Amino acid sequence: MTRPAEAQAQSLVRPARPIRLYRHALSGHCHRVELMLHLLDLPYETVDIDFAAREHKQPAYLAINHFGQVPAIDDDGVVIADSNAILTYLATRYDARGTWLPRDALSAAKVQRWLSVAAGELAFGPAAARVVVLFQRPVDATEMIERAKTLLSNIETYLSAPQATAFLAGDTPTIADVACYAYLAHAPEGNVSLAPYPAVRAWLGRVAGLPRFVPMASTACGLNAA
Ligand SMILES: N[C@@H](CCC(=O)N[C@@H](CS)C(=O)NCC(=O)O)C(=O)O
Repeated sequence: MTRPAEAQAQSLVRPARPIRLYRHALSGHCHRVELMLHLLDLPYETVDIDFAAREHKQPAYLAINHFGQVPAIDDDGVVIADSNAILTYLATRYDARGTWLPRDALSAAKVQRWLSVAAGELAFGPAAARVVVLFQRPVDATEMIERAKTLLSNIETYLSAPQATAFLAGDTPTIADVACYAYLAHAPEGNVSLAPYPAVRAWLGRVAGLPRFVPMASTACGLNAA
């Protein structure tokens, strides 16, 4: 049960108006942000960026994110691009209890470690392999799939160690879990099976079981096409 003081603290940190999210519905980077908005129960509105029309490379969108990528948010005039930067902002700004991005040095470092994984091994492994299949890119995905398998195997070892915690950076969920969820859950769309990784699948299940969880849209491609 929420104590009155806690409820009051939470009510102090609400956006003045819905946060605008610039996104693409099949982007795991965008799903991170959308999931966080839901988990924090924040009001938001979406603006779908038309990749086919290269809307993300037109001056209007480049004024929002000069990298020409989604996601970006506009929170009452505060414009932020980059999914992990946005997660950091939302948790710091709107999570009154500070559990999604703990402030103490060790916990913060543990979270950052996984944000780095999300921007590194995850982006160049399962996320890249999925893009090749999803958008029918004429490139050889072998290396990406190998990177994905190495990453999954490392996470499997980490999550099945005797001292393993329920979530990536501790016993409670943090933005580390939010950042890593979508591209691991959707790895089969890039021809990467999750079957050999029971601890990873159990962790994905714990994230999907969080109150207010929302999934990313699934596509019938890769291993899902069968
Ligand atoms: N570091 C960025 C990467 C975002 C990213 O790669 N977005 C993709 C969609 S999933 C994109 O906009 N790609 C278009 C492009 O790079 O031109 C983040 O974390 O937000």
